[in-house]
Amino acid sequence: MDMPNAIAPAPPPGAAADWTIPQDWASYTLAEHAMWDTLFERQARMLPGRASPAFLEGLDVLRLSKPGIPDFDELSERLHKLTGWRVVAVPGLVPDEDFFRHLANRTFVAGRFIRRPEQIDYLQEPDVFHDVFGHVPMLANPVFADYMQAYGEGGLRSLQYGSLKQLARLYWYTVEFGLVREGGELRIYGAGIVSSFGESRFALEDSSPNRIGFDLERVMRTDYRIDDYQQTYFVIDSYEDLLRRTLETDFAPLYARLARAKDLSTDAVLPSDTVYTLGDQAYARSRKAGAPAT
Ligand code: HBI
Ligand code: FE
Repeated sequence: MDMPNAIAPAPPPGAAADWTIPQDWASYTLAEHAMWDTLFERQARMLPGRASPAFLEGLDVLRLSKPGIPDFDELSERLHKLTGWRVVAVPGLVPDEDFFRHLANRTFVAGRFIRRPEQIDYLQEPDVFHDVFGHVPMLANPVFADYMQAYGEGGLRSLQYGSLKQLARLYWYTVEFGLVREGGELRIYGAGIVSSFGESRFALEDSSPNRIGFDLERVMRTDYRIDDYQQTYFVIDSYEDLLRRTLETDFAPLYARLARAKDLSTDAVLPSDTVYTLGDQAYARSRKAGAPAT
């Protein structure tokens, strides 16, 4: 059995028991605000026609296009009026149980730091640009806002079943790397994609990855890559459909089945899959051969 948090670490000095820290907005430097603006302008050019209208509307109603790193208190005020969510600062990754508890209470934890110039295209820890630009716009959508809370509640329950690994795949393939079909076209909504200059093109337009219809059990069996672009993206029909399937699923028997099922590789394609694009995996293969990132 998986017990990732059998001994959960204590929050670092300066952080509260729930791992939150003050954002201390006044202490950001001009260079840090300028880094936000650079990232923002690059993505703002990339996203029209690629991002889901729900994401673009979120950017707009939250007025995230104002220059500089957003002040979380101001942002939370606007967001709270729309969907009851707030944004709070944390020092970095927080333990799963604390992360889920925040989501269940409709608080989104965001990194306060911003990437340095040499990390502009890739970093592993979620910074304020990934967390706020990537995640927060979708929290202004009432249906997605409910999905995120339901995920947090499900996350807390999954800890008792030792099924965190399977549930984390659901977060990965929806909240982080999800695609949605709207008006017959694929659009991006996952925060890991919309906040990435390279992946926002790759996820939609490259011939390498598979694009497969979302199925809860299928997704929860599928491994994912944390070090490179995904080899498979899963496509939902709508946010309503995603929320409904999640709420209607009885997770206890699902976890029991998943515990016996074999994990699926990051590039698996099954006869039962609804395949929108069968990827040629050319990018993934070139990376395995040690070719440089493009
Ligand atoms: N902490 N700050 C932060 N951000 C995350 O996205 C996050 C986390 N801790 C745990 C966690 N995610 C995972 O449990 C989920 O992705 C499943
Ligand atoms: Fe994220």
